[in-house]
Amino acid sequence: MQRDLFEHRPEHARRAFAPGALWLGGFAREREHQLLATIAAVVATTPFRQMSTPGGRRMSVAMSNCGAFGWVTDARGYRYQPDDPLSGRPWPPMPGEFAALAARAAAEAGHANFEPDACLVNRYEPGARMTLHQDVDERDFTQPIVSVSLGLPAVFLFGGAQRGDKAQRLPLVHGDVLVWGGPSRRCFHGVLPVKEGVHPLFGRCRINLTFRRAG
Ligand code: MD6
Ligand code: FE
Repeated sequence: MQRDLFEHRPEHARRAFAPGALWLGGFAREREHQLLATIAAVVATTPFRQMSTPGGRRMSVAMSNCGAFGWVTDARGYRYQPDDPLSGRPWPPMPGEFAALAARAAAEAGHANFEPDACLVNRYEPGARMTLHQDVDERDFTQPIVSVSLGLPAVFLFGGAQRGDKAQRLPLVHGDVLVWGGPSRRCFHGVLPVKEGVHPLFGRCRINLTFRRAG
């Protein structure tokens, strides 16, 4: 009965959407229960919070981190730091299954031995969005970015090296993973406002895990 649906969007489809950039459809889906439990454990010790940009705007996305470094933004700027500014304590360690999933996805895109030291955990409630930006706070641009989408669907914008370059719109659903590196590493990207909805496992939100080599 659902064959048409799967033919249209095969569970393990993959597509190179830009040079060095790969979409892995449903790649994280079989780990969904474990991922949900592990995310809950991370945010139990280092809760989601809405940070402010250096310009003073409160971000619509709520964030937490795990790993040796966490990405933060405040009046002083964007940066990675080893401790949670809310508690002054180190971020929770990177769960082994998080690092393993990110390394498996990176390997699919040709990046062997990806060892992320930062995992940003983003929570988008309906209406939350992320404007076009580049990820340039890391040290080593030979290392890719791995992004895992869970819960509510979203439209990911993926542009070029300049802010004004036309951005493609990639629909992302629960379990999809994106890897971008090489010539795509510094491409502008963002997320359109998440539509209202309730996901059967994750509820009324989209969760995104973004893995990087920050230090
Ligand atoms: C996403 N997040 O949440 C994509 N980049 O789907 C990002 O691109 C991102 O959340 C830099 C810093 C924080 C982020
Ligand atoms: Fe980003």
